[in-house]
Amino acid sequence: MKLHWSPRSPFVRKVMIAAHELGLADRFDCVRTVVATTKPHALLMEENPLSKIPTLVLDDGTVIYDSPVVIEYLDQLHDRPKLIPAALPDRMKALRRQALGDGFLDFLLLWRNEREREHPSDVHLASYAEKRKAILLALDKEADDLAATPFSVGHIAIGCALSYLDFRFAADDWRAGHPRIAAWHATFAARPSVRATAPIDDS
Ligand SMILES: N[C@@H](CCC(=O)N[C@@H](CS)C(=O)NCC(=O)O)C(=O)O
Repeated sequence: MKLHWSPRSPFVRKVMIAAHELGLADRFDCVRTVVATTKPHALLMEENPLSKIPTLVLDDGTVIYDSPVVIEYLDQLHDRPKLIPAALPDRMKALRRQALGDGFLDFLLLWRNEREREHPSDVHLASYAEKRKAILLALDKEADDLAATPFSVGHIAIGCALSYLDFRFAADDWRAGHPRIAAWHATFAARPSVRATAPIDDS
């Protein structure tokens, strides 16, 4: 299967971490695909009109996106413990955590775009900063339970969002004042699947 891929994308990284966890990474033919919000990618849009990565194309031509859907597909292909628990309440907890990590990433990407504009909007920057603060506080409160819960899509999304702070917001010390989620993130970062997918700025 073909994966539209980039070593910079935290959403692609989610999929790659899942694939490594599940022993499926060697099933991907990773195709370097350069995307940008301001430059729709004509060829990619033939397969995914959103012009976003990750986009997975199966050998029969079936196209699957976005990252939660690709991971749900991968989770059907193996006999290991599932990344998406089958039963409530664990299922809802994992999916809610995935939504939190993905939502965090969504606005971190917007934040980065805003910072790079010639005239960044102060209102937007202030809003992103306030959300970041609230999310880190919420994650710090949840860290002990996160550590106690079997590894899931929620862990992947939250871990990728925190790692993206290190990658693109390195000047901000997100660990300060958030010792529990920082400790959890250290265990996340030590996983072989996470180490194998470290982001690379190849621009
Ligand atoms: N909800 C999507 C988000 C994917 C996403 O935003 N990917 C970025 C790269 S990290 C992208 O393709 N950006 C191109 C664009 O916004 O046009 C997912 O979970 O896969």
